[in-house]
Amino acid sequence: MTRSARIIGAPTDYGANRRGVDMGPSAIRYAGLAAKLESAGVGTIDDGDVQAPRAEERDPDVVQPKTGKTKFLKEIEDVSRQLATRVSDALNNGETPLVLGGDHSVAIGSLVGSAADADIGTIWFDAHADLNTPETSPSGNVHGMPLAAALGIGEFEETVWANAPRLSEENVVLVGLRSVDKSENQLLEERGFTAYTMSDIDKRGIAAVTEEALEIAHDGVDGVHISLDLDWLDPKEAPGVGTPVRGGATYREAHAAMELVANHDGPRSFELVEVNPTLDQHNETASLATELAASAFGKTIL
Ligand code: 6HN
Ligand code: MN
Ligand code: MN
Ligand code: MN
Repeated sequence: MTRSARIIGAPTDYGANRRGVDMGPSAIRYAGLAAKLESAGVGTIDDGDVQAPRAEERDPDVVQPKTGKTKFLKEIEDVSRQLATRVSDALNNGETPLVLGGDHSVAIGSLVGSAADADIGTIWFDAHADLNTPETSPSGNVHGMPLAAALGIGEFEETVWANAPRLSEENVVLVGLRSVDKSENQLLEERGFTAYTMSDIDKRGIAAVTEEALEIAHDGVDGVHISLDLDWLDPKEAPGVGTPVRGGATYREAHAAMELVANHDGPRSFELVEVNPTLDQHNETASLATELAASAFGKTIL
């Protein structure tokens, strides 16, 4: 059966310090996403963007109940609700949602929507764990919190709109970690997630790590949401991101991982996040994002 991707833009920068990531969806489309998917035999429907008012129009300083500030939480709630509906509608239509961020806080809506009518797992390709909560966050930036939010950890337990109850910890796999906060590390030790660092990839190779990640994420669930933060890649390959960390995945490793995703049933839902055109060189990070999406949706060379 041929796959059909529904492209949904989420042009937000509420969750990140670096302004400009809200232009990600435009840059990724402009880099030829639809054409690359079509050439891989994937039908595409562009659903346009969810509505996200300019950050300048809004007050970021919504003080949260316990410690610190979680910036733009109200705006992120609005975007998450819109996105969750669009993602679950696409799935009910037999299409594969392909969400374009935006900062990584958009993953909240993707996960909630993907888990609306199914049990899901997720693989989080990222330099970061994104497991902070409003109490533990060093920055107040929600792009460092979406996994914790979807799992209802800490203060997020009461944040009903952000919880994806049919995403279970045992099916959450993080791949490529190299910048983890202390409190995140503690969660990784205590809870049921599986985490692979870049050093695991060095030792075991990307194929072995990704195959194992896919087995764990798929175990006993209906499908897997793939979250691809472009800062998973080395900044040499993907300079256009707001929180680059040296020592990331190479071009070939990233493609190999996405090809394995395609071979293992393909994604239930997929997202490309953290592309920031103001920090990019000649749109190459956006272009790389389109190639990786095509690989994940089944593009082959021969
Ligand atoms: N991302 N752990 C840091 C924080 O502020 O919570 C960085 C998060 C980066 C998040 O890249 O999606
Ligand atoms: Mn991230
Ligand atoms: Mn990241
Ligand atoms: Mn399997």
